[in-house]
Amino acid sequence: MHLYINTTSPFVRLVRLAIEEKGLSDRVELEVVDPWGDPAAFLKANPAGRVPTLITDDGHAIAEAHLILRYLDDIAGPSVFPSDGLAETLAIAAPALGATEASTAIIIGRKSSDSFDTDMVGSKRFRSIAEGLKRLDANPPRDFSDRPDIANFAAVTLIDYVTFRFTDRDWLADLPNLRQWRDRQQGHPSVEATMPYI
Ligand SMILES: N[C@@H](CCC(=O)N[C@@H](CS)C(=O)NCC(=O)O)C(=O)O
Repeated sequence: MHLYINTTSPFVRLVRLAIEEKGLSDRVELEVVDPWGDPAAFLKANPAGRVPTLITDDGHAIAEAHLILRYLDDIAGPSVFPSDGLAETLAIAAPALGATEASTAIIIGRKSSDSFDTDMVGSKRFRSIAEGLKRLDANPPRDFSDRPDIANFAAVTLIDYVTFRFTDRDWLADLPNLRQWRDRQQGHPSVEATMPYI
């Protein structure tokens, strides 16, 4: 399999966490692309020009992180969406994923408008991040060592992305449960192998 990635995308990280946890890294070749540079082969695979995009061994191009996760679940365990406590797991993941989308919307919005952060859309996106983190603090996911699943993938991805992208604030300052939760994930192999960087 071939996976188009960049080194910062939280959507890529969700997929890479699954690849690591499923022990599939030897079967997936990673190619770093600049999604804003419109490389031809990448655009052919994903007309939206976004990472992550997976090319399966039989040549199917699958974009959208959640669709890729669904496909990877079909290939190897453990499931990203385990049936034991599924609704509870998804309910923890949802605000984290919403806040992650809000975070990338801000980063992308800043490309078009210097005042994005403070306009109506930007303000709501910042609120989504703060509220999503608060929900996670009130109800943290399981530790990776207990069970890897979409809830802890989403939580670690969100925390690390906002820490990496918005360095002017300590997002976990008033969220002691979440800070402790993140501290406990430190050193977990899939978490360390997929940290964002420039
Ligand atoms: N809904 C998509 C979002 C993917 C996405 O927005 N990727 C960003 C990087 S974080 C990207 O490639 N952006 C380029 C663009 O928006 O044109 C998914 O879940 O995979």
